Amino acid sequence: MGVLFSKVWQAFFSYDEFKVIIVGLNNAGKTTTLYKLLLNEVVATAPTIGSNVEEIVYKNIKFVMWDIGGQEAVRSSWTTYYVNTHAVILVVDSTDRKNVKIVKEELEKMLRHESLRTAKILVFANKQDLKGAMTSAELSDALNLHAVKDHDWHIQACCALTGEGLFAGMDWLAQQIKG
Ligand SMILES: Nc1nc2c(ncn2[C@@H]2O[C@H](COP(=O)(O)OP(=O)(O)OP(=O)(O)O)[C@@H](O)[C@H]2O)c(=O)[nH]1
Ligand SMILES: [Mg+2]
Repeated sequence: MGVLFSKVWQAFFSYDEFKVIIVGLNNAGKTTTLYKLLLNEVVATAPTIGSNVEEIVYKNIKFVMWDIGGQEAVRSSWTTYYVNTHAVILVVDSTDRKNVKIVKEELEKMLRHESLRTAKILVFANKQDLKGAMTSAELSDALNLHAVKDHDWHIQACCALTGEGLFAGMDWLAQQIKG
């Protein structure tokens, strides 16, 4: 009886668990994105040293989300988070045209990394509320996303302050994970 009960409990109340890493340059809005998804609140952020980790259950999937600091000095530590990663969320400040080449290079490095070989890639074209923001089409050109053939990827325009677009991105991720 105890075993049966625990199996029923598991079937109804356990979730598939997926590891997501949130990366991007400093000031892109990664921490803001994480806490907007988790709490539906804009939290006061400071540059992330190390990482924040939170669990978000969405569409019966438990996403274990690692928000990693994006400052140049800590970017080399991103690789230590890659093992067992199911999906990468790349958050981009869409107004930051001068650093988009660096984002492209960081993305290329990730795509080549063995531990991310099967990872899904979701790009958030963030800060759409600001004047001069690149559209998702402009950003996908700048990042040359259409040349990415060996990973499933998706780009979503968003604003982490209002939350607009964030769950549309999560819908894509949930769909990919459920296959
Ligand atoms: N206007 C606007 N500002 C945003 C948006 N998302 C984040 N910000 C602001 O951008 C700044 C940086 O946000 P963070 O979330 O701390 O950035 P981060 O990517 O975590 O930065 P690091 O931890 O240094 O790598 C903060 O002042 C946020 O309020 C957005 O969609 N629109
Ligand atoms: Mg941060």
